[in-house]
Amino acid sequence: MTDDPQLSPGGGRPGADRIAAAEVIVSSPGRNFVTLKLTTADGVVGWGDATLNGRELAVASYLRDHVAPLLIGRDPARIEDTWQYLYRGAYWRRGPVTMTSIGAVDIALWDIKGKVTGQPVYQLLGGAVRDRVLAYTHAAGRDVPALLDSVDAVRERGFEAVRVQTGVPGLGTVYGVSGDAAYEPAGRGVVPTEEVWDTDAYLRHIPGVLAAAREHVGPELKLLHDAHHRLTPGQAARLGRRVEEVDLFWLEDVTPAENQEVLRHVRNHTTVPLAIGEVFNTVWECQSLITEQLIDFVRTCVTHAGGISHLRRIAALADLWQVKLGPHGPSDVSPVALAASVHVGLSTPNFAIQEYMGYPDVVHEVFRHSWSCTDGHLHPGDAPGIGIEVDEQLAARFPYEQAYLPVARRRDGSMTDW
Ligand code: CS2
Ligand code: MG
Repeated sequence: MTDDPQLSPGGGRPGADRIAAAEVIVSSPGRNFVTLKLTTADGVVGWGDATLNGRELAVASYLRDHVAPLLIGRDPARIEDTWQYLYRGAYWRRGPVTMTSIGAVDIALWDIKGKVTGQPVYQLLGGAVRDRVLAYTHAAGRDVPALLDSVDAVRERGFEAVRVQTGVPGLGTVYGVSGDAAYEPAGRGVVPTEEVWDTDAYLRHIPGVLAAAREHVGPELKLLHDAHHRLTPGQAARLGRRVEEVDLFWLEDVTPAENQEVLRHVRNHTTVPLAIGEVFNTVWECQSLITEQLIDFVRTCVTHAGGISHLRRIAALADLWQVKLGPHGPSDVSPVALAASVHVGLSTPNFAIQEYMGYPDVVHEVFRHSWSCTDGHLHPGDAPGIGIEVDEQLAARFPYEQAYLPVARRRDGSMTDW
């Protein structure tokens, strides 16, 4: 009970600063994006990204049907309390749909707080600890010559860090090597496309690819590679050993995310830096990987892991163990997510690198942003909040289209991890 009749369970006092509307915008300017728009009674707008590639409408419904009604009348200044309310208050915890929804709310509330105070969010997070945020982008080719051309093009754009992926001889399309470099595949249609995967063929091929890339670029360029959850611990350990001379910045997602114990075996056999976490949703999934020092970089995404507040919590735990943040930033989260992630990057000491795939022009037109990418580095800009304006009329011209990530089968037809 309170003596003050003005106080309410939603926190704070009723008034013009309360959340008055929570709208979910699903649009498809080239690919599907789910965007949360919170508006206070006095007209301050906060934006959040809620895009979960291939499962977009599940998050849209979670937000519209279950979260939006809870936000109306709440005090937007109470960011942490709202996070706790949505996380602890749901009873059913964690998982990508829930955590992406909470992430969108959290980002939108930080955006509102920035606009209300006239500050860019990175200032509210303690201010800049660096001048700019190192980014890596993708280079890919069906074969080694095509990959090296792609690496050259990326270097010409000024990037100092690049993820290198190629096709595998004997296999068709594989992850990370889509026709359109700006997009991870998300085939439009009622069922996912199917790819054939052969880990032995990949392991015969990839050490030579990485060695060729290193020889081509010299010692300085940071090279990264993503194994996309497809190896056993033994295969991962052997691959790590074979590529140690390449001096990778990181080797990503060597094994499927579920069984974290197996990383001990990989760690015992190779010093290749390991990055994991793009499919994790909370600090609790990162906890033993960090505290047992089984990884060097944690890859959680600001959208899929509970927003700015929770990414900072993950970073704080990681910092105690000298693990660095290298957030997921594919083109299948929107420029709203990228904005939020770059505010965290600028203000978080143990931040290392931000993935930046880039976006086609139409996406930049729908999501106008103060962040910029120059010479392979990102900066969030100094607009109040996260620095995003969404052109809702333009977004409305691109209605949702069903789309899925591909699935993968081994040569014998059995399903494997995509
Ligand atoms: C990839 C992602 O960027 C990466 O590291 O693993 O592009 C991933 O495949 C997609 O985000 C899936 O939606
Ligand atoms: Mg990845």
